[in-house]
Amino acid sequence: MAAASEESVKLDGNDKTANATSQQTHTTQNKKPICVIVLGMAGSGKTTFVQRITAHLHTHKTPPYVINLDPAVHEVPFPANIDIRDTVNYKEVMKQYSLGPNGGIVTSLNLFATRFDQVMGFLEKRSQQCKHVLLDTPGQIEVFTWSASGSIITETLASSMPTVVVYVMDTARNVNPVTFMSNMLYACSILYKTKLPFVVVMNKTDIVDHRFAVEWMTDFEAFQEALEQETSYVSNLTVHESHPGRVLLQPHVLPLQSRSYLICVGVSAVTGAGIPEFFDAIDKAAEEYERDYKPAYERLRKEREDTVLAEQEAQLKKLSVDVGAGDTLSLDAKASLLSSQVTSSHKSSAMYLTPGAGDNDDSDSDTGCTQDDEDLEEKKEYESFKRFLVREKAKGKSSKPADT
Ligand SMILES: Nc1nc2c(ncn2[C@@H]2O[C@H](COP(=O)(O)OP(=O)(O)O)[C@@H](O)[C@H]2O)c(=O)[nH]1
Ligand SMILES: [Mg+2]
Repeated sequence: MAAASEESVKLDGNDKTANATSQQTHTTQNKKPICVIVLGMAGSGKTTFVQRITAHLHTHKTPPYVINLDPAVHEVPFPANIDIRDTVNYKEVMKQYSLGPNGGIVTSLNLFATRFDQVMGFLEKRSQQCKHVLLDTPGQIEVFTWSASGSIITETLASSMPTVVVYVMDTARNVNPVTFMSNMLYACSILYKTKLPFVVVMNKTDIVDHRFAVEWMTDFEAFQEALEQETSYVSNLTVHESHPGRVLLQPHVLPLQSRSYLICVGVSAVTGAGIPEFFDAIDKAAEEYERDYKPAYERLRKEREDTVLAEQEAQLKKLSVDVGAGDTLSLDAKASLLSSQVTSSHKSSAMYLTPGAGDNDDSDSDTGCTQDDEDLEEKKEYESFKRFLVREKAKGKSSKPADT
């Protein structure tokens, strides 16, 4: 497969693959592409899997739009339309901010998220030509799932197109019921966090058949039996009724046993086994999105748009007062003031971002939307942190030692 650097798109508007594949436009009857966010533990096979499904879609003459979000990957083995490495220099970020590898990845992703409005612009342009948008995420799962930028990217995508989370699991490394349950607990935490249709991909079936895992997910007794045979200390979970771990294993706590929540499919990213079944699962999940999730995301988008508008209005008012022109400023003048402010705020991060040569396209989409989203996210976090402090203060009045 072609190297990513050959055909990758920089965030400067030079969408090279758009020209390359536009001849292969297929009829999607105004249907939006399905966005597939691929998550999973490091080494579970996310990148290999994205490579496999990209190849499959190319063979079926429906090339996907592929985005690599892993800034630390050495080589991207699929033709990426957008590669985070073209935008953010991960090593430079580490150096400049004196960060370790994980901090470097998080910061790179944050910087990239500030430009995600441009990515959305590209996707909009290509939405009639692609049936699928695929996102490969950083090796360390928590970098994406528990970071503000991961949430921003996921929510932005989910509020504009059918979006499905694909959780890749290394089947061969989950034959131990305890490891399996930890992995599934993690999957469930993502399911609850993202509130999106969820497909569990049991990868590496060329090494181990995934049927045991499906059985554990659907038959609680079978899982318990396997757990009882475990000799490790965690098997005590089955003995002590009150142990919190045992409570978590109850089917009414975890949605593992309900097929309506989790769709499972066994695949081998190396041999290609199970890939057609995977696409069936994706279609089902996309229907689920339309039926159960879309209204909530549309509400979210509307709320965001209202908030952004209100904030822009407030900003305009403040600016008018600041320049001493009050209400006499024309709308055009106000708008130009606002855009110059937004541009300068972007410039502060340009040190690590590659703005690209042709800035014409850039200025069109530099509406500051993502910046606002980020501000909103920060505001939400700040509010919730304030509430947390109030709760802690109330709780700690009697018990907290006088340490201030
Ligand atoms: N046997 C086998 N190995 C796989 C499969 N998928 C991935 N791998 C291997 O697992 C390792 C990690 O894969 P990678 O795609 O880099 O994982 P990532 O960190 O989740 O992106 C690589 O050595 C792959 O060759 C599979 O289906 N079968
Ligand atoms: Mg990878």
